[in-house]
Amino acid sequence: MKLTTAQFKKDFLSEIETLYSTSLDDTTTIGQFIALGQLVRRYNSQSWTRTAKLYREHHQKQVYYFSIEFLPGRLLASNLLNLNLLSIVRKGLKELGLDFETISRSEPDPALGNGGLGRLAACYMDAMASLKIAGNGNGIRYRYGLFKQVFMDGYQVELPDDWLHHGNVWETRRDNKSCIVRFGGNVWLQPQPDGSLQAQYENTDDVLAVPYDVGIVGYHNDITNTLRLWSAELPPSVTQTYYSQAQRDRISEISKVLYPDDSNSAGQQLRLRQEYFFSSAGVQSIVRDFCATHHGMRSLGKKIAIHINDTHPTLVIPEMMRLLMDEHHCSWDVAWTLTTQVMSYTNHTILQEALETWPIGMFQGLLPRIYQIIVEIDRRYRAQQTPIFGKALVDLTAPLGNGQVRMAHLAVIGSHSVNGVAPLHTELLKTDVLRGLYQVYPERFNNKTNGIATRRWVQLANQPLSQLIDQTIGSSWRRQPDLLQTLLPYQQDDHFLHQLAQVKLTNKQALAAYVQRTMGIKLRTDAIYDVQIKRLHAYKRQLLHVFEILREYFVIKDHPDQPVVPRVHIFGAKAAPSYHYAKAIIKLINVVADMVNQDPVIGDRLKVVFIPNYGVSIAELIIPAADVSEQISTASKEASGTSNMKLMANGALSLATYDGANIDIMQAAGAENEYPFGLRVHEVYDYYQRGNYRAAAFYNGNPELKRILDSLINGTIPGIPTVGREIYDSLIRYNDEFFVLADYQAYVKQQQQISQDFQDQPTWQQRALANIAASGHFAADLAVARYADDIWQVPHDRLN
Ligand code: F55
Repeated sequence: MKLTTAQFKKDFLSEIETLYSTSLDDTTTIGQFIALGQLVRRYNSQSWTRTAKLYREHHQKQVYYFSIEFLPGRLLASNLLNLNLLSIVRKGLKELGLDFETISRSEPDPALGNGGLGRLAACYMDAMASLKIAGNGNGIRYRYGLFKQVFMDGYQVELPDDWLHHGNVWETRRDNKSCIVRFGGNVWLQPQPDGSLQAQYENTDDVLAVPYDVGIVGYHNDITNTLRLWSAELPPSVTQTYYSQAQRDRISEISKVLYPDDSNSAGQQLRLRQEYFFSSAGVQSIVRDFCATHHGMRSLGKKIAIHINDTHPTLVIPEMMRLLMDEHHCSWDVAWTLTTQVMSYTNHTILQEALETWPIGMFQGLLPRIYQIIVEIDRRYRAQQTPIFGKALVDLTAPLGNGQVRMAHLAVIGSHSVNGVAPLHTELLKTDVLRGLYQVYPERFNNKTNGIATRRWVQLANQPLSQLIDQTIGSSWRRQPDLLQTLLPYQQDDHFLHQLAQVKLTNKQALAAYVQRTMGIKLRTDAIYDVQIKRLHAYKRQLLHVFEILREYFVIKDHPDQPVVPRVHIFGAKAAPSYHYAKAIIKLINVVADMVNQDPVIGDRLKVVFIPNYGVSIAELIIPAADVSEQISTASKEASGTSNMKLMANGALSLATYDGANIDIMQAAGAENEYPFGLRVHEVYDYYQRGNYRAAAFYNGNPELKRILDSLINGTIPGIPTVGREIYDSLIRYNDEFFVLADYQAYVKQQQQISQDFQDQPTWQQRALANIAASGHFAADLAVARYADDIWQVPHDRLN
C-alpha cells in the first residue's frame, strides 16, 4: 500500500489519542505496540475483506491446514515487511523519537507449539498467503502457551506463559461463527419415517467453540488469509441452564494450555478432548461455509482440501463422515468417497512412542458417535482388504487393534495422500513404521521435504545479510529465494567475502550484547559460535555436544599454554516437564557451563551459554550469529529438522549426521561445505537387528572418552552426584540407546577439523556462501507449491 511517512506519523498519533486519550510521551512501550498493531490492522483491513471476497467470487478451492500447534512468532515486523511498510514505519517512529525494534520486542511471542511441527505450520501459513493460495489455518487458541523456562540452580523450572495478558491485537473474535462440540453422553440411531436413521444424543457435555481469526498477510500481494484458532467456552444458557463447577472446569480446561510435550504420546483424556474440539469445530465451520455457497455436497472434493498435520487432527476424518451422513444425509459410500478426496496427512516422526493411540474404552466414552463411525471404517477396511492381503497384515494395519484406536492408521486409510518430510524419512515410513499400510496403499505415499519462510528467517532476522545480498544481486531473491543461487560466483570475490564476514560479526555482536545483558556472560566475537537449538530430547543428542565441550575443556586444562581456536557453545532448548532424562541433561549443560565459564585458566577461550526460554524470538537472535549448526541426531530419528535449514540460510556450516534433511542440505550445498559424520541408518538398523551394540566397548577402548564419562561420576564436574550418575548409567548400564558413544570419535574429528578450518576465514566464508546460495531449495514457498500441485490440487502464483 502507498503511505507517506508524514501520513503514518499522523495516523499513529491519532491512534494513540483514540486508544488512550493522552499524548505520546505518556504511553508505555506495550501501549505503543498495541496502537501500532491496531493501526497496521486498519491499514490491512480492506485486504482481508477483499481476499475473502476474491476467493468466493473465483470459487477458489480452499485449503484448510489443521494443526494442534502454530508457532507464528511476533507478527508486527513480519506484517509490516509483507505490507511493504517496514521502512516507512521505522522512519516515522524515529522521527517521533521512538525505536521500532524496542516497540517490536514488547510484542508477546505466541508460543502455541512445542517445536518444529508448530513452526512448520506457521511457515506454511505465510507461504500459502504469499503464493495466493486460499489457505486457512485451523488450531487452538491456548490461553497459556508453552511454559516460560527459567533456570534455578541449573534446573529447568516452568512458569506459565500468560501471553494474552495485554490482549492480542491481531485477533478478531467471531461469535457468529461459533459452534457446539459434543462430548460424552449416549447416542443412538433413530429410524425415521422415510426409512433413514437419525443420530440422537442425550446427556452430552456441550462445549461452545468460539473462533478467533488472525490475518496472515501475503508478501507484497494484497492477500490476507486467515488463521482460525478456537477457544472453548460455556454454551449460551438457552441450551442448558445449569453447569456444575466440574462441568465448567472441564470446558474451560480444553483450550487452557498447550501440552508441553513433543514426540511422546501423553495419552491423557484432556488431549483427546483438545483434538476432537478443534477438529470438530473446524470441520463444522468448513461444511457450513461450503453449504452457504453450494447446492449439495457433490463438489466438496473439488472445492475443499483438509490437511492433517501429524495425527492430532485425525478425527477430522470421522467428523466429516458424521456431518455428511448425520446432518447432510449422504450414504456411507458417498460420504467416504468425499472424505478421502478431501483429506491428506503429513507424518512427522518414526519414533514409535510418538505414534498416537487411544484406549478404546476411554475413546468410546468420550466420543460415542465418532467411535461408532471408526468401528465401521475398521469393519469395512477389514472386509475389503483381508481377501487381498490376508488377516495378519490387516490386523496389523487396521484402525482398531490391541484395544486401541490407532490414529496414524486411521489417517492413512481416510486420506488420499500420506507424506513424510524428507526423502529418508519418507523411505522409512514405507519400509518401517507404516510398511503394512504402504503395501495396501503404495500410491498414497509421497515425500514433501520441509521448507522455511525465508522472509522471517533471513529478511527479518538477518537484515545486515539481506542488505548485502540486495547490493550484490538485487532484491528479486526476496520474492524468489531460488535466485540466491546467483550469489555463488561471489565465492571468488574477496571483497564480498570480507563483507560477509563483517555481517556475521555484526550479528555476533548483537547476540553477545544480549547474552551480556541478560546472563552477565561476556563473549568474544572472534570465537566460533557453535549452535544447537531444538527441543531437548535424547535422540537429538545434546549430550554428544556436551562431551565435545568437556573434551575442549580438558585440552585447555592439560595444556594451558597451547593456542586454541576460541569457541562459544550456544544452546537453546526446552525439555518436556515430565521428561526426567531431558531435564537431567539441562542440569548437566548448566553445570558444565558454570564450571567452564568460571575457570580462570580457561578464560575467554571457551564459553558455554545456555540461553533460557528458547522460542521463535530467541531463535531470530541466535541463528544469524551462528558459524556452526549442530544437527547431530542418531541417524533415522529426526524426520527432517528445520533449524538446519534456517542456520544454513544464515551462513552456518552444518556439523551433521546422515539424518532427515541434513542429507538434502549436504546434497544442495555440497558435502564439502558441511561436516558430515557418524553412523548411517543401515548401520543403526544393523545394530538393532543383530543386537550387538556394546557401548562399554567404546568406553573402554577410548581413554579420552572414558575420562569424559568418568567426569560425570567422579566429582570432576561438581554438584551432579545424581544427575551425573543417571546419565552415566544411561550410557553404560543401559547401553546407550542413541549410539552417542559409537559416534563420538567421528564427531570429535569433525570438530577438530572445524577449529582448523575456521582460521582460514576467506575459505570459511566461501563455504558459508555456498550454504546461503543453496538455501533457496528449502524455501517454504517451494515446499508449499509442491503440496499445492501434488496433494491439494489448488492453483498458486508462479514462483518466478
Ligand atoms: C508435538 C506434540 C506431539 Cl504429541 C508430538 C509431536 C510434537 C512435535 O512437536 N513434533 C515435532 O516437532 N516434530 C518435528 O517436526 C518437524 C517438522 O516436520 C521435523 O522437522 C522434525 O524432525 C520433527 O521432530
